[in-house]
Amino acid sequence: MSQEPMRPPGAPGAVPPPREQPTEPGDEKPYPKPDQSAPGPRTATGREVETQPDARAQAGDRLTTAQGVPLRETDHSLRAGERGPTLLQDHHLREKVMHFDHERIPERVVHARGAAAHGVFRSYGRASSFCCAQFLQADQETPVFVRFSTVLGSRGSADTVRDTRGFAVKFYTQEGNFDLVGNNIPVFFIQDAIKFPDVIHAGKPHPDREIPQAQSAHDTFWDFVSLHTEAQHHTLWNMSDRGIPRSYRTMEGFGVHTFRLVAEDGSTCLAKFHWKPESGVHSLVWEEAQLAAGIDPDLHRRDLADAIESGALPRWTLGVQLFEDGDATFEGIDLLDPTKIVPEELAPVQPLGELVLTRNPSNYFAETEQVAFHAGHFVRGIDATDDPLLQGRLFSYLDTQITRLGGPNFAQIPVNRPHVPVDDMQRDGFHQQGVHQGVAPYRPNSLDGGCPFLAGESGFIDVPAPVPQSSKTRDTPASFSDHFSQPRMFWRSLSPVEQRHTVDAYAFELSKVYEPAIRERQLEQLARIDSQLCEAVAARLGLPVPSADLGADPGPVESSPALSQVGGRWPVAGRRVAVIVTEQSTGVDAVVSALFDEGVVAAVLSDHAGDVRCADDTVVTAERPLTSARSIEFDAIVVGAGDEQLSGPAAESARLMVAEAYRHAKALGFWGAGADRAAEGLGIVPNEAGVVLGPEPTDVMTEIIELLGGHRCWDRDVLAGTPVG
Ligand code: HDE
Repeated sequence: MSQEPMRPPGAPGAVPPPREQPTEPGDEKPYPKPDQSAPGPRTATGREVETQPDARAQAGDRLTTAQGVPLRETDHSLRAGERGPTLLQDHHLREKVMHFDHERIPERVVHARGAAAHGVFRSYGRASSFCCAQFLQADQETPVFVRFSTVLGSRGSADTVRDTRGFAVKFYTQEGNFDLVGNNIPVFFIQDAIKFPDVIHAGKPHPDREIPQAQSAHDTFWDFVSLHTEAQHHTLWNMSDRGIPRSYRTMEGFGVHTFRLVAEDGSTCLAKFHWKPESGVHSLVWEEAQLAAGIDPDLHRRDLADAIESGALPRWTLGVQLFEDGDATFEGIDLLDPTKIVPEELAPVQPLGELVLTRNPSNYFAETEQVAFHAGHFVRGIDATDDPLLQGRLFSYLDTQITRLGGPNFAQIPVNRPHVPVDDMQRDGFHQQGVHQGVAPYRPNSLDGGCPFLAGESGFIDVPAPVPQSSKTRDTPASFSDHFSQPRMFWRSLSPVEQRHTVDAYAFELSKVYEPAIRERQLEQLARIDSQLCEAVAARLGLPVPSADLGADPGPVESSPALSQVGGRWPVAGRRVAVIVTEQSTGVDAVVSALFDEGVVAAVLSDHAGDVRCADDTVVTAERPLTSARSIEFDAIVVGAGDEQLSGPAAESARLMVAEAYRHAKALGFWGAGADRAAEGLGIVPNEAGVVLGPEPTDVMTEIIELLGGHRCWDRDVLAGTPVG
């Protein structure tokens, strides 16, 4: 009996001949299946918007309800008379308030506070011999979306808290989306994903009073890390300057785990990913970070958006350290242990391409909040290893989106959509956007002409990596048990000023711990890392140094110079300098031009905002009054001195600003006839490191820009605590 084939609804063209057997891929495509991606972007009124493809509402010429009904009124509810009760009949009121009531979605359980930007990744084309991923081949440019974050704080917490920072990059490649979901610290607190809820519960606010917010300086955090010695390495990085970055633009990023790369010929190698910021790795000083948390809790968010808007585009180089695939060890380091790094001196970072952030999101919620990263979003050529932390993450990220984004269709949200056709067999579910065609969302099928076909050789490669011959176990390998030699290496790689900051941080954090036993236990762990570090912190806490019979692990103690972040010179574009002027100043234009020429943002400040007529008869426009500016906004401060100095509230603000910048080792400049007197008037001793004085504005600015290139003037480290190192 012959049977008429069923025609897939909406399918173009003639009905194909019936197929009794499932079809195989081939040149002849019997029935092109209609595109099954989510519907194209439309405004609320159905028009396509070219520049912002996903813009919705506020674009049409008429206000409408969510159903597209034009409205003539939206400010007054429908009432029974001017002073009467509101009527339930007011469907617009009901819809408007209903939608508002549900505007909030659950924040991320970790990394809730973030900022993001769009950009592009340009491959140098040097990976083809070891990785076949399309976006790493020659002449490839790939759009990206990058989200930076803190870990512990809520969505409204401050940017500058001491914490790890997330560094998550979504590559919209031509072979689907690849997410590199990394951090600014190359190691993690735990070696096994099963402990993630524990370390996060310990770091989050105490469950009884819900304090402290976005802090590690409390009992439960230090209780956990002092008991889980594998957490000591990551904790030491957090206590170093890496825990308080100056800006997202000045952070390194790390994939943390070891990944497996596959070449076109099927050969494999292991790799660790690194992001190197082209403007250098810079940090805040702790006092500055604390001030910023109150004065400008959005410091990092603002800095990122302003830099992109001003054209000082943030840039990073993506690099890899490569290792032979095999037993996943390198020079005695277990590559599956995420609490270990491989020093760059042993395995150099090979550059693969450049990331440039070019565009701010146009809607925070739609993009930054709804972006869904997943450590398991791999593409052809990149695969997982057996790192037990990575393996657990492969489960967690999909799972969390179901709660956070309300169902399994989050890949259809505009920011998450791949930039290639999606031809999957996923159907239905909450918030389904696709109007899928066809009747056979299964394989094999004959009804939809066998579509979609399998990709064959061009599909994702599951590396047939050998599985260890073993019994099921909850044990960890012996190679995971050395928890101290790498923190020791990190500590010994820091410069004296970085070591001092680290001691200060431990002293600050542990002095906030109420339970004496926890302070003492953490000191014991420090003793196992380095005796000088332990002694310096113990002295600050007024506690005895733990006895030496702690069985310190032997291990390599060499230092890795690449781990220190001071001592170099970096581009100054995108830095911010306060230019303080009075009516007595001269040469302000020359100062502003000198900064502008280097891409530095100059903020002119005076005793009032608006026009200031200077002594050389030029008129400059002050952006703000001094009374509403603070040092933490700026990387350097320069003052246009005249015969008379500032007085009143503006003078007090200038004095505070200059004093803070002095304490925080920032460059200070004074130009003009009365430069010496101006400096002294603001409490600064001339001839100190990082203080530049002179009559000529251009000479002073040349030196200031030179100092900015070194980031801070550590020769004038007035906050230095107990000397160590
Ligand atoms: Fe995450 N992590 N994580 N993490 N992680 C999340 O996913 C998790 C880990 C990282 O900007 C969550 O969508 C587990 C390491 C970043 O949206 C969640 C484990 C590294 C972001 C989650 C880890 C990271 C997250 C929360 C241990 C560095 C923010 C919301 C096995 C390599 C991404 C979400 C963004 C976010 C789970 C460990 C980086 C719950 C279970 C190691 C940058 O799925």
